[in-house]
Amino acid sequence: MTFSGEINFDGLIGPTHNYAGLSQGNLASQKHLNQTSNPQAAALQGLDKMRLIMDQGIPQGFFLPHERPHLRTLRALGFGGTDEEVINQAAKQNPALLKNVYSASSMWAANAATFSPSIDSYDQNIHITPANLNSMFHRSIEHEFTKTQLELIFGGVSQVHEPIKNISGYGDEGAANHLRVSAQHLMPGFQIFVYGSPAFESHQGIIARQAEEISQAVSTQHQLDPERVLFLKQNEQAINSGSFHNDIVSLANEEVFIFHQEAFADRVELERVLHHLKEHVKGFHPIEILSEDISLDDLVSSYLLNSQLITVDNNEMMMLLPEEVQNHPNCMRWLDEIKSSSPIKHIEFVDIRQSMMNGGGPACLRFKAVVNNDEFDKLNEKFLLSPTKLMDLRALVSKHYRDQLNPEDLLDIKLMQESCTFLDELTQLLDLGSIYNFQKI
Ligand code: SUG
Repeated sequence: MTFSGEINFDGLIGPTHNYAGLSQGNLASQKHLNQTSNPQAAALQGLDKMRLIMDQGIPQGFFLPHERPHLRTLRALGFGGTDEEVINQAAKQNPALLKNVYSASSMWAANAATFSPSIDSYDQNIHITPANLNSMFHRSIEHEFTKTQLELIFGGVSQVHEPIKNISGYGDEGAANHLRVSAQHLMPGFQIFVYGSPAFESHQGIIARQAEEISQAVSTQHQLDPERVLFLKQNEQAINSGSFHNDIVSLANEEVFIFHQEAFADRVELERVLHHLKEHVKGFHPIEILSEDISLDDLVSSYLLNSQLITVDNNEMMMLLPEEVQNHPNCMRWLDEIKSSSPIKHIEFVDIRQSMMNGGGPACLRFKAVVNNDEFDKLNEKFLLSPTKLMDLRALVSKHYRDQLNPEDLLDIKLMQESCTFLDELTQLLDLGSIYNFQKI
């Protein structure tokens, strides 16, 4: 297949992947609290998904796991002494905090940043804003290393901004709340920013993560044409049903925009957006899922729309879905229908159960970028996957990762040592030098 402009970077799942139930409002994370995880299977499942995309002729990249436990956070909070002493003290005084700094949540690369292709910006530059991920503590410690990696990968061709400052506890959740609709990837697009709430409105009992003001700031920072930027508010009912990010209830690829009837708060605003897209995007193809066909609850438990929709040969599209969708006859019926009435002609299922149990489907695991040929040539190829590199990564994961991890194992100092050994060998394999804090001391 000729290069269409799309490249995805998946988060390589780290050796401390576990079920600590850290994300309120994320039903899967809550449901699997304290279950035994299998970090090795998780990382291999993630690599298999990357291979599936690569097999379609779409270039595939990856982000490295972040350094966990994040000792720098513990030290900033007053824990001192040797690394072992820091962990042992935290384990004794505040095990909940220790679990937060051990999370492997950087695997969900869709939350890493918001990406705008150069074709959409006034200055014809790629713009990337790392997400501050402020609304969950374990995720708020990701943006620093995310920015480092984005600079290493895209530094030659883009402007990587500072994350936007958080407001009143609300943050920015990156591409999980951002959609781009265009006739083709490399044609000017319309960017839809989806937010949970204006930052200065208070809500009872709803866990909205993204502030409207932050979405607006990202769009301005990316130098987008206001005529081509649209804003939609998440429906509180959808958030309460477990759609903490918008990418669980809607998705877009090129001219196709799929959304659930109850995804957005304001029907009038949604109609305005649809009308605008219809007027300006050649072949615009909206698909609405009605609640009577698939309820919000079914959508959230199946993760039907947290799939990866990619363009393959002959302008056809392929949907890469989590295996769990197969347990839902109504979702399977819907898939049959769209195959006959839309550009989506191919359906594939992938086993990413380990990530799904923490609320991360195929779309969560990847950061989608759109680059032209010149920009593609300037990307840092150390972060691009090849069949050989894939095999090497599989071997390294199999050598170092545990196949069982319980949240109480995080209190064991040996896990920190294993994790550092893996990350050290990983940077050697990829010839990246010293990029982790523990390598710089
Ligand atoms: O932020 N889960 C992640 C899942 C992110 C899904 N991403 C997208 N929808 N794009 C989150 O809630 C669970 C961690 C734990 O429970 O240990 C977690 O962080």
